[in-house]
Amino acid sequence: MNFSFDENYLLSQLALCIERGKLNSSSKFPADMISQPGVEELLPELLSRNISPKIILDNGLLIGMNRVGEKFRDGKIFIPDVLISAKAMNAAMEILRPYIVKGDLKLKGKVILATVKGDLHNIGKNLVRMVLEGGGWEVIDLGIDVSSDKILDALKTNDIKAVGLSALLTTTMLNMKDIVRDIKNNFPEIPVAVGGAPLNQRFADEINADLYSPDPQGMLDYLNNNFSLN
Ligand code: B12
Repeated sequence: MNFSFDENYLLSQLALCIERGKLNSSSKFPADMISQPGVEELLPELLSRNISPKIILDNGLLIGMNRVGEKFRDGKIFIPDVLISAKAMNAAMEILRPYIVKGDLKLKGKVILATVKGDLHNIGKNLVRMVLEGGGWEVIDLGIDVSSDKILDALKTNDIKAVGLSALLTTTMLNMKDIVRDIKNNFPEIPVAVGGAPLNQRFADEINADLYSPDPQGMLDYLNNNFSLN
C-alpha cells in the first residue's frame, strides 16, 4: 500500500481504526471503511517512518481507545463494538511488541501480573507486561479473572520479586483488597503494585498496596529502583 500522507494524518487514521475496529484493508467491517487501510497497514507504515512506539501509543492507539470508552459510557456503542475495537487494539499491540520488548537484555528477575477476579479487561495489563519485558523483567502473566489462590500458587513455585494487579471496574477493584491481604499474609516480603483506570493513590494506601502507578513506567521504575542487578 502506498502512503503519501504525513505522520499526523496517519496517526489520526490509526486512532480512527481503533475506534471503529478496522483491522486491515481486507476486513469487511466497518462497512463504510471497506478497502481502506487498517491497523495492520497504518502501524507498520508509521514504524517504517521511525515514529516511536510511545508516540504511536499515546497519539494514535490510546486516543482511539479513549473514544471507544466515551462512546460506550454514553450508550452510543455496545459491547460487540467494544470487543471489535479491543481486537484491533490487541493486534496493534502485537505489532508494537518487538519494538517495545527488545531482546538480549540480562533478565533482572520475575514478576507476576494479573487482572483481578471478576475482571476481563486485559489491554492495560498487556501494556504493563510489554513495558516490563522491555525493561528486562521476566513476566509471569496469569491472565484475567485471577483469584488469590492462583497468585499464591505462582508465588510458591517461582522466585518472584513483585506482583502487579490490574482492575478496570469499580466493582472488581474491591477484589484487589482481598488479594493484596492474602499475598501480604502469606508472602509479606513481596511488594504489590496496583493500577487501572478507576484506581488512585488513596485507594492503594487503603488496601496496603506498595505502589500505585497510573502507567506501566511507574512499576518499571519501582522495580529498577528496588531491586539491583546483583
Ligand atoms: C475495552 C473495554 C472493554 C472490553 C475489554 C476487552 C479487553 N480485552 O480488555 C469488554 C467489551 C470485554 C468490556 C467489558 C465490560 N466493560 Co469495559 N471497557 C473497555 C474500555 C472501552 C477500554 C479499557 C481499556 O482497554 N483501556 C485502555 C488501557 C490501555 O487502559 P487501562 O486499562 O486503564 O491501563 C492503563 C493504566 O490504567 C495502567 N494500568 C492498568 N493496569 C495496571 C496494572 C499495574 C500494576 C500498573 C502499574 C498500571 C496499570 O497502565 C495502562 C497503560 O497506561 C473502558 C473505557 C475506558 N476508557 O477505560 C471500558 C470500561 C472499563 N468498561 C466498563 C464496563 C461497565 C464494562 C462491563 C461491565 C460492561 C457490561 N455491561 O457488561 C463489562 C465487564 C466485563 C468484566 N467482567 O470485566 C466501564 C467501567 C465502569 C466502572 N466504573 O466500573 C468502562 C470505564 C466504560 C464506561 N465508561 O462505562 N470492556
